[in-house]
Amino acid sequence: MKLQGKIVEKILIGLLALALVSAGVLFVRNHNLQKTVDVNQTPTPIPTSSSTPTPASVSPDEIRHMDALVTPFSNKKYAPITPDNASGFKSSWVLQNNTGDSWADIAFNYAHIDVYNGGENNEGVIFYRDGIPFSGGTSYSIFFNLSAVHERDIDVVIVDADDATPIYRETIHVNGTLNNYTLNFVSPVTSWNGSVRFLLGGGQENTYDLNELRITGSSEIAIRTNHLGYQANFQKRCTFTYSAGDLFDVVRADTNEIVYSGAILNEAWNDYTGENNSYGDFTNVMEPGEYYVRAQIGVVSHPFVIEENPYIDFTNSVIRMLSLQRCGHNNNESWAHELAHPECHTSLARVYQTEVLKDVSGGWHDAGDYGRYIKTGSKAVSDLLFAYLYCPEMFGDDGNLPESGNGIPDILDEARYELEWMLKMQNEDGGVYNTVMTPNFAYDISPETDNQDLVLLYVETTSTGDFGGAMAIASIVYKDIYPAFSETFLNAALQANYFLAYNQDLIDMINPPEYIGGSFKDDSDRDARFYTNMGLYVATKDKKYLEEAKRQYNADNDASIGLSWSTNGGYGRYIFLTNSESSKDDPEFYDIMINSLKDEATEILNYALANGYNTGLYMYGWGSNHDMCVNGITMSMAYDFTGDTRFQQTALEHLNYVLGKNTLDYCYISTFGYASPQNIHNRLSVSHNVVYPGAMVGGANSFREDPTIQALPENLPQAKVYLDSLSSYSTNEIAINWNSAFIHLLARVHQ
Ligand code: 9MR
Ligand code: 9MR
Ligand code: ZN
Repeated sequence: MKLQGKIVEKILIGLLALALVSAGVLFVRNHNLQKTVDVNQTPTPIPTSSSTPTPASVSPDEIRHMDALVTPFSNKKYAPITPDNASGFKSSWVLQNNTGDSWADIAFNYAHIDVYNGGENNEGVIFYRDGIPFSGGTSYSIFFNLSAVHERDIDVVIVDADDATPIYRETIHVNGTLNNYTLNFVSPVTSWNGSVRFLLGGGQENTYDLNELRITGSSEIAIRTNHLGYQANFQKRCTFTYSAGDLFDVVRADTNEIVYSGAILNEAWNDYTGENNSYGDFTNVMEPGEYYVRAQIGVVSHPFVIEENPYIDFTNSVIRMLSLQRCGHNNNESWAHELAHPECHTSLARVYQTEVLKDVSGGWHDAGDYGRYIKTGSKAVSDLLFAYLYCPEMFGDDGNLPESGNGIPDILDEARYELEWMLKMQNEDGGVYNTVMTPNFAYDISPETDNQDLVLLYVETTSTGDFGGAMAIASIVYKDIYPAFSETFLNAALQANYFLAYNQDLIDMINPPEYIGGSFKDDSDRDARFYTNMGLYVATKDKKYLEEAKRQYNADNDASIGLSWSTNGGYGRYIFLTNSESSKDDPEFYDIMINSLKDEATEILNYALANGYNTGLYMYGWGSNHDMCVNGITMSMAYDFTGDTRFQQTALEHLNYVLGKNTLDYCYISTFGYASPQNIHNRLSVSHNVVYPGAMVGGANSFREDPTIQALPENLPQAKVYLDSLSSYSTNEIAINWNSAFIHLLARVHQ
């Protein structure tokens, strides 16, 4: 079928919506279904650029699985569509007058069309919607309610809008009653730009009402969800990767019953993903079960569960990742399974440029390499301790980890393993070495066969401060659990702080050229000094440490922010804010700290509200998944002191991102979800030829800091610059300080 004549797109819904917004509400005229849609907020403008949707590649097995799920629409009762927060929804219907003359009121899920003059033939007036995905050979159904004041026949045609290939044509009889129609067809072609067209031209003037239109049958997974599911009692959101209509349905996977319908909200172009994104909220679906989401025009999500706590087994696995990183430890098969190996790296390490030998065995291998670094170790331990402080009930003692069953939560056993190594990295004068490593990154061999000499590199104020902060927090957390250790940790923090007091200038080194290993160059130690002193203030109640922390803050306000290996003042700020004495000891500084946390969280929130994934990351660099987690943790921390639920809800969307609600439809934690990393940059897993379980990879890195990732096409949107490749260490490595951040966020959003 070919469209003839001059095309006049008289009404675009966007323009209409804008016009009606000025009147305050969109009032939908319909005898059966009168609805008032509140659109007090200006709708998101229609983006000028649009893209060809690029669905994530889906394996044939997956498609078959989905086909089985998508059976014809059952017109059962479902929750009424209440788009009371539907500001910003976008409909894409167009009324086209060729030879006729007509006008339409198009609103949420509804159109009322007055045809004044039908024109020469039935194509004189066409009401249509483009951009519908069809795949060749697939069965589709289109459902809608339609009435015409003057009884008549009308043609419904479906074409490929790109080249006008006919897909389907049916004549239906329409009268004054809003009848339900079902049309079934098999698409002969594959197209992302199918068009459904109601030919309303010809004949006398008429008035039509059309609503509740749905196209089902597509197995395209173009809706993003958390692959591991949703907690029954918390916010639940999905993200649409392109313009998917006005509404979506939540469908029970076993019965195909629609249990909820909601509005698709805030469609907007997203530079980070190169998609037209929008989101749907189905928080109200609380009944445990398996569901999937289907958009009005047919695309679907993976099936997912809603459960009270869908993450229990998974939590254990992400902690086990750290146990598997243990160095100098007999990682036996009973818990390490295929990644078991005997003790490694137990020889004495030589202090760089001296003949002094030290025992620094133990701790965790940092990442894909076998180096051990105080900066990442301190940061990782801090995450575990803060996770435990925030949500102790989430952590059990029965995870089949090395010390399970000893009466202490596994997470604290694991943190202690690293803390005991850290103690060995401290000198008598309190200073702490940054690194123990071998002259070169090992080949892809099992760690116990890496027999290179160990070297201890520089004592730094940065490393000493990072260490001091973690030790101070450890002294607080272990106080009742392991009193003797708690005291040891406190003394270590105090010693570190003496060293810092005697070394007021920044000491931070780059690795000597003859040592090729991890490098963690930091340009400020004020955050680390702030962290150590805030930790000591809370641990000892001695205000002199508070004064020193404030001195660091006054020299550089950035000293109080950050939850990473390079900036970690945010841990100090948070421990200060949670301490019951702080607001009495220094009300003014207490307010300053609350405001700084709030400002940081507000900035993230503003970014998050502007895109359909509701994530606040504005730059995807090395370890972007970690940065996502830190955004979430920061927002959740701000929620504690502001009560602003948007912070806590948006924290969750950052977790959802890591677990699959992202442009690549990818679960970034290995061995979980529908698609996850297989070819992780990690020497232990490569040498054992086993996919490392429960490990979060670094993720998209738009700076492309390894040769492999540079081979990806240019101009990829930032969030797509990721490759599941062994050699892409800048996107596909795993690290202790990344898993720890994930664990910390998981504890934060645990309901
Ligand atoms: O395997 C190393 C990884 O742990 C580091 O993150 C990365 C950057 O320091 O370097 C990796 O090692 C590569 C080295 O830098 C260049 N030659 C190839 C090494 C293995 O891929
Ligand atoms: O996590 C580190 C990241 O923030 C840096 O940008 C990057 C380059 O210096 O290094 C990362 O750390 C790697 C370290 O250098 C070597 N071991 C693996 C670490 C994770 O990739
Ligand atoms: Zn080792």
